[in-house]
Amino acid sequence: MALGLTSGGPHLRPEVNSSIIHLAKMKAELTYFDMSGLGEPVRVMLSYGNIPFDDIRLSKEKWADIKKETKFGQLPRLRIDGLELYQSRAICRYIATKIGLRSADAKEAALTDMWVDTFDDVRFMVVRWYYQEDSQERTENLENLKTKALTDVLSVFEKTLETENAEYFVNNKLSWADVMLFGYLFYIADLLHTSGEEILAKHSRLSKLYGEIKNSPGVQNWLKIRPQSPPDMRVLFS
Ligand SMILES: N[C@@H](CCC(=O)N[C@@H](CS)C(=O)NCC(=O)O)C(=O)O
Repeated sequence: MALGLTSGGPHLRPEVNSSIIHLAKMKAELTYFDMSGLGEPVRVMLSYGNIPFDDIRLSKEKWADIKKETKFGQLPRLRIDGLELYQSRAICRYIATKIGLRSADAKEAALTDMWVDTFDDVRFMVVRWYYQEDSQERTENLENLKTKALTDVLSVFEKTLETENAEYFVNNKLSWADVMLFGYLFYIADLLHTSGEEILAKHSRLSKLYGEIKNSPGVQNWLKIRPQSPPDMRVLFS
């Protein structure tokens, strides 16, 4: 409704009007690869918000066919409310706005974005390691990642919650940043062949927040049907 697209209007030809309404009423459609990846935070946000969606997972061959049709040559893509959206964080931000998890207050929204970008940096740190070619160095780097780099950054997050005596990252109110932390950790856990619980074992406030998002009805429903990622996701892009 907010875009003025879903309601159509008297200035539109009737056939255009009705096709736009049809698009707007369609179930959301997420297109990504057959793995968690950057599709996972989107799936988590949609599930948390109880927004039904078709989870379309492309094979490498199918992707080669449709890459050229996509706006920036990359996925995920979300079709929703008559929109075709790319860029995972922009997509999640839109869903968050729809489900009331993005503050209308500019300062609060900026702080939320800051946390989401920081969580994404952590995701990227793990992805950078993941896509290295197999080698002794990769094995050693994994050890460092698990015992030092990841622990250090999670300690900073935990400390923030502790210092503010908070359960949530921004003004102690649930926001999309909290849901995104869960979505990214889910992806990271897949990459490291472990679980979010294991990653957060030494961080009690983060663990509690993780558990709260995980136990929400929408995410629980998603977990029941969530397909496993392949053990080595690198094969999808090699
Ligand atoms: N900034 C983009 C990055 C998207 C991206 O890197 N997508 C990768 C998969 S995670 C992709 O489509 N790779 C296939 C290709 O580039 O052909 C986002 O957040 O959506």
